[in-house]
Amino acid sequence: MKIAIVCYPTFGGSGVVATELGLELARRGHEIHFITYSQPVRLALLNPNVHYHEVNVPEYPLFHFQPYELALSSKLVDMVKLYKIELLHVHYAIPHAYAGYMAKQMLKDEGINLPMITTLHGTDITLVGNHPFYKTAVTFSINKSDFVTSVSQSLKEDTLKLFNIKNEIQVIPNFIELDKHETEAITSCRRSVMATEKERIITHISNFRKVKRIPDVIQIFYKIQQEIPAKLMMVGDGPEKEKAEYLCQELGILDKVIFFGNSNEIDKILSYTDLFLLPSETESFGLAALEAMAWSVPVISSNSGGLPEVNFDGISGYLSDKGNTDEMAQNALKILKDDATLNKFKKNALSVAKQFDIENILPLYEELYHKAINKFS
Ligand code: GMT
Repeated sequence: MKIAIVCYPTFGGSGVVATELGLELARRGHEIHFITYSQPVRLALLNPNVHYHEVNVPEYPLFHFQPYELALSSKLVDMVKLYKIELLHVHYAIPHAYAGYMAKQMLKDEGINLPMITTLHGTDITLVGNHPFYKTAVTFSINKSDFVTSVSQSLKEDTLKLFNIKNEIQVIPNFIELDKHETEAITSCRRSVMATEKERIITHISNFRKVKRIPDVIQIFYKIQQEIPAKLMMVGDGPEKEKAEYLCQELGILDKVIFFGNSNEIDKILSYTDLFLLPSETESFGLAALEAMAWSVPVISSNSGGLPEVNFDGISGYLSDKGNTDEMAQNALKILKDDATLNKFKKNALSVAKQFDIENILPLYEELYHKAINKFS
């Protein structure tokens, strides 16, 4: 199949899912065209089936806001015609589903029926899309998509609660590529550079937005390190990062916390991590937790949104009400208290992650793609 994928190229779950999906589809022989404003961070172009088309928005003094949707829909039409693309898969409703619908209409005018699948990722529904300024257009573009998927049952329910949706929503969970975890180059990296043998390594990875409750991450770690020797790896960047650095200084733990900023070495960091923290306000799924579990890392998370669909309480880690940092720290200590318990949780985390192996999830997308293409043939 010839498939166009539209996504956000920056660090963030929806872009990661879209990129990994496209790369795996390309490995399986499909022709994949990524269409976005810069090269997705995890996109390796060394595959003849992978194409990347950049959307440029020329600046003009009249524009207070650059019309990205306009440029995106134009580019979509041009690339669909040039490469005879059969299907459009947009990740994140805003503004991708909207621009995709415009492209569909323009192509229809020229006698081309382009099926469009929209995948909802979370903040496009729960945080941003729900804003009264966007809601009408978001509802419209979800309803005008040929097929809609959401990354968890919880997100599907939120979407149906918050919007007047007439379309079916199919749940296709996020996935992980488990094969790469056996690569020698990654597993052989040295833990000793980051911490001593006695210290437990605790990690948090996110885009440091308010929804991630970064101060809770610090508070949980603060309580843990009062009981056992530990180091905290903070990976990612965003508006809450600087405040977090000051909070660590205030609490006197700055020497035990490493702020990496955005990193392409996530796999390396996770490969020597003992425990992952994700105390978010909400997560439609929590891809970062799954990525950790795939490295046999148990997870302490909040119980909001789709997190209970990924992190199984008492098995792959523990879940608590958001903001309950005392309980989260106690649960962390329960896991970390001795090697036998930690190893049991590590084994469990990996076996839960295996349920989300790309081998199980990708066929669900392929089946949907066939259905979408057949709809118009
Ligand atoms: O979490 C973020 O702020 C990034 C956001 C995104 O759109 O990239 O992540 C969302 O999509 C991910 C991939 O489907 C999910 O795993 C995340 O849980 C979801 N984030 C939220 O719902 C807050």
